[in-house]
Amino acid sequence: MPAIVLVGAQWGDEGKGKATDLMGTDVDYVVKFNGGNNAGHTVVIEGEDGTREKYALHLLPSGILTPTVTPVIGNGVVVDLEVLFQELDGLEARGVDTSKLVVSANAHVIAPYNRTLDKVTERFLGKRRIGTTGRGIGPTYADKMNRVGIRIQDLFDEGILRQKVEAALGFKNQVLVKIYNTRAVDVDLVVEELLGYAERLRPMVADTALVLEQALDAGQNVLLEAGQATLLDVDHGTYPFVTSSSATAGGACTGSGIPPTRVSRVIAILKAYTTRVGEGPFPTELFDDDGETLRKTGAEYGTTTGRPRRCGWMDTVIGRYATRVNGVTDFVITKLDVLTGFDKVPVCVAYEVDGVRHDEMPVSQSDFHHAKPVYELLDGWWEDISGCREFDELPAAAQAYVLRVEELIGARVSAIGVGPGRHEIIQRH
Ligand code: 2SA
Ligand code: GDP
Ligand code: MG
Repeated sequence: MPAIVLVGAQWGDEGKGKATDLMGTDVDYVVKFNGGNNAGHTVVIEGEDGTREKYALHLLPSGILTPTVTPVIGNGVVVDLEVLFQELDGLEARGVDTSKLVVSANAHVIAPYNRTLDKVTERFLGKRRIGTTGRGIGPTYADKMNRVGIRIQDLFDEGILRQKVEAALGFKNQVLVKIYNTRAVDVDLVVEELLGYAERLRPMVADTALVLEQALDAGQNVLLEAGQATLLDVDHGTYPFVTSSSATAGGACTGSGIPPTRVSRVIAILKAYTTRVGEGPFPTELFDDDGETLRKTGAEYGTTTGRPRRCGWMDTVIGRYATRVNGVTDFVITKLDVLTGFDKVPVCVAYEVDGVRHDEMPVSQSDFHHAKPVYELLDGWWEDISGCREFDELPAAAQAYVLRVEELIGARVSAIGVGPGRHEIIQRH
């Protein structure tokens, strides 16, 4: 049976959490394959009495809220163990069964010094900072690539763990003291802290690539849920203003151990407008009242850090790019309801750079920094669409908006979000 990949098409916060949750019992495993607790995936569950329960997931895959799903933290993830246990305890306290969680023995651990280094590096970058979440993500992936990372399996062998922490800190302590003028990190304290998590962690740890292979062989469905998004991917994003992991569909394979031949569908989540949190270029960014309206109506504040998100119109150059680099089979457009109430809704169809039109993402980042959006103005609508459950129930202008975007991004739109709740969705058949 197939594996399905779910990615963000823009700069994140498109509503991947809600889209994953929507798969519900159609999937047996939900795997997080990249990133760590920089992610913030929101799921809103409506009760029968009209109440709404909101869950913000960071390190755990959003599928954990479906009782029949086995949640998996894949090898491509970086794990802050303190956060992992806090998140598990928080969910358990709210009655969510977390006992099925499986964690890859090969996932890397966010050591405490990497949280420190993330913050210190941003401070020293000053105006050139990335605007990271400060969770230690970049330095942990740097250690992984530099082959001085600590993996989950190292926590079960004190001798190895100590050697690895010593190796990682040998150079880092020199940098911390001599360049950043801060205190050296004590090896014993780090080893002691990490060993403190080992006992509780042990029963969750497995060869997750093997677990997933066996599940697929047994005819079960596996969903690979990305953190961050296409333009934050370390290879395909707006480098250096990216996260440090592979957030595109290719990363789903390396970050889980599932081979590409097993993947039958790639769903990309595309917000009906665009947001970005952190620094970096953003051609359709709005600095006027419309931007403020999108932020307020869409509640565009970081799920992890609470930072206000930068807002702008839909950019279909990015949409087309996402289709291409992920091999998207279908899109879910989210937050269409947030666009209600504009006379005209601009859609970016191309860029202009120094008088030259670009229909595709410019090769050079400098060009992307200078790209001016070429807009097509579509008619707006004023009706409340949050109660629509069929495409035909949408106002004609909202239907035309979706159809035009679909045409421009070059892949089918299979569902449309009209509100944050689990049931506020239009499935297109
Ligand atoms: P990092 O911390 O090294 O991954 O930061 C590098 C860049 O990646 C961006 N990034 C994100 N962008 C959108 N959403 C993310 N998750 C949270 C959310 C963010 C928050 O769901 O709202 O709460 O602020 C996320 N995680 C990383 C980050 O802004 C940098 O641009
Ligand atoms: P993720 O990181 O991609 O999972 O997205 P976030 O959870 O960070 O941000 C998406 C936000 O939009 C959350 O607050 C969701 O509850 C909300 N959301 C998702 N889909 C819709 C939708 O169709 N309409 C509205 N109004 N909100 C939505
Ligand atoms: Mg988010």
